[in-house]
Amino acid sequence: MSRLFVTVCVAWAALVGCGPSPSSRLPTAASSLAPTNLAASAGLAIDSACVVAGVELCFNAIDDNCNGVIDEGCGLLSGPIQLTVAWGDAPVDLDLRLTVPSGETVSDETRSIKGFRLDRDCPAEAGCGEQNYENLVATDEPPSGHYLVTVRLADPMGHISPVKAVLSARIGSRNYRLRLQLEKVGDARTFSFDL
Ligand SMILES: [Ca+2]
Ligand SMILES: [Ca+2]
Repeated sequence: MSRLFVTVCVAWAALVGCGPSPSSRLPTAASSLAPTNLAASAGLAIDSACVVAGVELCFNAIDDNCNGVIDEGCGLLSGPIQLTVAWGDAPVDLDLRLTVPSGETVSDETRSIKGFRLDRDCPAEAGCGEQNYENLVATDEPPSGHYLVTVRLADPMGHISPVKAVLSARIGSRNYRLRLQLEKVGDARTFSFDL
């Protein structure tokens, strides 16, 4: 992650506050979403506790200020569901994908389906600008059913040590955080829930 950008965000927050921008406020209806049957890959903890770490930092996929919104004020899209994965400064290609109740999957191959959108793909054609994160949102009220989130190491791009990533999932007003470690091409971890 660009230290310069984080520094700028912190400095900006000190001046004007880092509260939710209009586009990152939770829609009223979203707060009633109540996910059930939360599950993750073996050995992965689903952490729902939030410990205030200070002002919101950009692109770390952590709700640093515990206001319920991930990386607000950083230009990321938000919605009734927001999934964000960040992997620090490791120059690798991680893929975030979501399979929705209809069976369709949002990914770097199909970035937009009805009601869902991969807001940011990294590396995209233009690169990541040293901000290694992907962001995927529901753009409408999400349907009931089963949701499967997958984070996959698509290409280590020469990076040889394990890649540490944070996956945050905000579902309505609830936040969940998973800390992942991926080691080789094709390694994947999953998180699933029902609405
Ligand atoms: Ca926040
Ligand atoms: Ca953050």
